[in-house]
Amino acid sequence: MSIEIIKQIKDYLVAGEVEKREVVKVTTAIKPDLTVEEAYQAQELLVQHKLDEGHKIVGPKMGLTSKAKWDQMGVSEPIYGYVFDYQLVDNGGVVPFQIHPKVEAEIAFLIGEDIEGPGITAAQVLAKTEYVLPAIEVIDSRYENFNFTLTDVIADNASTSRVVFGNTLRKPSEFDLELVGATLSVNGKIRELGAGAAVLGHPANAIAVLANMLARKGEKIKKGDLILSGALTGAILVNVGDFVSAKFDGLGEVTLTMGE
Ligand code: OOG
Ligand code: MG
Repeated sequence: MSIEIIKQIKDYLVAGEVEKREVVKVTTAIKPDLTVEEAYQAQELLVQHKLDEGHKIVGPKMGLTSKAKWDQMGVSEPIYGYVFDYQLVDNGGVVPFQIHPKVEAEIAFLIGEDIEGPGITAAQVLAKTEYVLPAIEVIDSRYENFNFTLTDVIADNASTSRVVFGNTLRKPSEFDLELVGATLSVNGKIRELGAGAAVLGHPANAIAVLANMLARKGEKIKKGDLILSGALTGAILVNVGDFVSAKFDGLGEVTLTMGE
């Protein structure tokens, strides 16, 4: 496929994000037969665009790593995208409203040593993880009604919009991440709940999958990367003024308020 179409896809998605408006999905509007490889090429251009604007990568992120998400989105394959510094909001802070935000409870990994695939296992990930911490990811697909196929969502940087990390950093050896329970509440009402095991059996498996996917392009997870392992439960659509709280057993609470 020509680089021109890949650029067109990148420009189309950048416009949606900048203008805070929904766009028709790429596989309807531009290229019905978009492949996974081409979708990651478009994502790479989108990431380069943000780097050229002076933004810094916080880390890659995994998405679509739980059955709850697969059932909700109709796409059942893990994907990755990238989180940037301008997308971070302090714990307890106000998240600027973009298009049609949804919130997700996630376990994040702060990486202590490079992890280079292929063949990476969860045990290797845990050995190279400095800390785990809780997070709320605010996803905001640029697509109408969050309606997309696998390749659409890859090109759209896996719907990444904002991330709030918690303040409790724990050594992964201190407890069993598989069994960490979590609740996700909006305006004081629990809307979703789950456990670490919901994420590919163990959240570290999601990071191992990421290392092995990056290896296909000759890339690796780097020391210092702060990586989301994917939502434990389905995502919840939120409105202006909503107060969101995610509580994790042993990892504390992360909160945000949806701003205007
Ligand atoms: C894609 C992004 C999913 C997760 O944690 O599963 C994601 C989407 O559902 O819009 O970030
Ligand atoms: Mg997510």
